[in-house]
Amino acid sequence: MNKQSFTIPNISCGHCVMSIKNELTEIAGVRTVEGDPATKQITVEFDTPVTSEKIIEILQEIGYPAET
Ligand SMILES: [Cu+2]
Repeated sequence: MNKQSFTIPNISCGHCVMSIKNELTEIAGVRTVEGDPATKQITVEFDTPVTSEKIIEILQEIGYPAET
C-alpha cells in the first residue's frame, strides 16, 4: 500500500474535494481518497497498478493539477 499527499491549488471548496474523490476512486487500485479544502491537500492510498504518476496525470485531466 502506498500513501501520498498532493497539494492542489485549484481546490476552492468541499465540492472540489468531492469531484476529485469521485474521479480518483474510479481507478482500479485506488483505495481511499481523503481531502481537505482548507489545506488544499488530498491524500490517496493506492496499490498497483496505480502509480503516483498516474494520479498526477488524472488530476491534470480533470482540471485539478497537483503542485510539484
Ligand atoms: Cu469547489
